[in-house]
Amino acid sequence: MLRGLVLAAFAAALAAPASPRVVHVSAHRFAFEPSTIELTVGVPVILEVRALDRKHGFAVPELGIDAVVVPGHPQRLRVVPGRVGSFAFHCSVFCGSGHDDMAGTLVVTAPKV
Ligand SMILES: [Cu+2]
Repeated sequence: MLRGLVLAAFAAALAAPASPRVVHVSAHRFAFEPSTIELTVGVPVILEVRALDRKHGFAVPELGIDAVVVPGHPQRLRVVPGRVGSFAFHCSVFCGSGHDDMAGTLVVTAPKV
C-alpha cells in the first residue's frame, strides 16, 4: 500500500511540467545585462527584467514584446521561442543621452540532441 503511494507520487512528479528557467535581465543607464540572451526553440523561459535606476523599456519587436519596467517592479515575461534566429531587443522608454545604445540580442538555437 505504502509502496504504491510512493510510486504514484513519483509518477506524478515525473509528469509535472518543469517550471520554466528564469533568465534575469537588468536594465540601467545605458545597457542591458546580459546583452546577449541564449534561448532554445520551443523551451519556455521567464525573462525577469529589472530596472535598476529609473524607468526603462524592454522591447523585442519581432516577438511582439514591449514592456515598461520601473525600479522595484520587475516584469516577468514568458517567452516560448518559435523559431531559430537572432532577435534584437532595445529600450523602448527614453531614459537619457545613451538611450539609443540600450540594445541586445536574443539568440534562439535549435535544441541540442
Ligand atoms: Cu532607454
